[in-house]
Amino acid sequence: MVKRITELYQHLFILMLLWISVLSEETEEFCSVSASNEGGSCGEESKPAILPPRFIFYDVNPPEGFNLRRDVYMRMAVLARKLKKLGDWYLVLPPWGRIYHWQSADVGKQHQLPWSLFFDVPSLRKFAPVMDMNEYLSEHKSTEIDEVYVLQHYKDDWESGKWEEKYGIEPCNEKLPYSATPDGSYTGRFWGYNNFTAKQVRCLSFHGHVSQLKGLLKKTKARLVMVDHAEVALHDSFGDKLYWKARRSMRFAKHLVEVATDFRRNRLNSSDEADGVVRPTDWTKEKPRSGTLGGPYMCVHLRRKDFLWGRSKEVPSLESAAEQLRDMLLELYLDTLFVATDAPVEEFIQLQLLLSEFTVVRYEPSQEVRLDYKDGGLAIIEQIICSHSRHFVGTHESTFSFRIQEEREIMGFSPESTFNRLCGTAVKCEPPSKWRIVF
Ligand code: GFB
Repeated sequence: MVKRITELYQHLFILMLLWISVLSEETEEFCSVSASNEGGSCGEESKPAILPPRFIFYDVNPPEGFNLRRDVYMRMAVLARKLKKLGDWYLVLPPWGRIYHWQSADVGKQHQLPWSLFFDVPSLRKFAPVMDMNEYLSEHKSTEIDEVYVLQHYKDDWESGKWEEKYGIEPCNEKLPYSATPDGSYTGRFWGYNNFTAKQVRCLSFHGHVSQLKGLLKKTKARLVMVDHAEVALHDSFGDKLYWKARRSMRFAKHLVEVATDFRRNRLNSSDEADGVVRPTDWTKEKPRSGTLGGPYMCVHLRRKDFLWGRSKEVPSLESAAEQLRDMLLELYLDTLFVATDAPVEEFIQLQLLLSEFTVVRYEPSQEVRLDYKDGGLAIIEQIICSHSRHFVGTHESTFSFRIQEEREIMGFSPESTFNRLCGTAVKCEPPSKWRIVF
């Protein structure tokens, strides 16, 4: 009898271990410090003792737009994932705000917005240990950053003509947005929070991949470290498996997907089932795919505003854009065009008139949606609608268009239906580079 009970306990124990290992695979895709302490497969790095959590904050060059910032996030998320092997590091997501392109004055506050307004944060967390600033502040409180490193390019970056990974503390190339106070601490931009200070601010000349920062973080005992101008650090590897994992984890917030789904159903006769784009709710279960059909409409991302003067040769006049779009619609036997654009309404109406033989639609949000999701959320809704279209045409060198192309690549659209661009007025142009998933 005693033997049977012992056997039963042994079985229960084994079942419990199996269950824990299944759970940890489901909830934590990256390698955690606890896993490494337990002898888990965290690679060759030395196994640290359990220490209090440490945090990396970061910020990006203020003029950069939303979609370049998304790219910088991926670099930092890859770093955070790799840092988990060295200690209990967390990446604190910089609140969104004061972005030049967000100009609507009637949608309430457009700064210090959490990532959860735009992205599915639990989904991000399946790739790397990240948290929104408001989560950090409610759980950890401290607003005194130990060390701020302002990344800058080396003055002689390419003088030697050879690629060299390097970094080092150097005099600052430019005046910093941080100033020393009489008590020796620093105040500064800090995402618009006036209660943040830093004990130390230094300039770090930097050339190369983001993971070089591991060297720096290994040496310091600081618990709160900030990397400013994080865009200076490059992707560890552009387009490899880890890159696409990070990209897949950037699922949009469910409330934005719902709005886009309703619009597709009601205005574009499009649904995931009919369009062949049903995806697993968990990105870690998503497999590479191909042959996706998409909804019965074409989408153009028609970037205007600052591109009209900044890239005037590459951006067509409305007449030229209409001509190019007409040819494509006829060739594809499609009669509906969805237009994602930052153009003022008069320009959209002009395009509608120029293409009056087609149904030309744009997303027009209710005031409630505008207030809830702001300029950033509305742009994402348009990106989601474009990424589900049968055929996509973007704007040359717009990161807004690039992110749509990546989304379509993940969803398995053909490269011919994804990597297209409008040419400048009266010029022929090459299609954009095809950044494919190739493993
Ligand atoms: O995202 P983003 O960096 O793309 O900046 P680019 C463009 C911003 O303009 C978006 C708005 O984040 C949106 O807020 N926007 C652009 C749009 N296109 C659309 C659209 O189709 N629909 C909606 N709703 N909003 C970069 C700029 O722009 O280009 C840099 O970020 C610089 O500041 C550079 O100007 C040249 O890569 O297109």
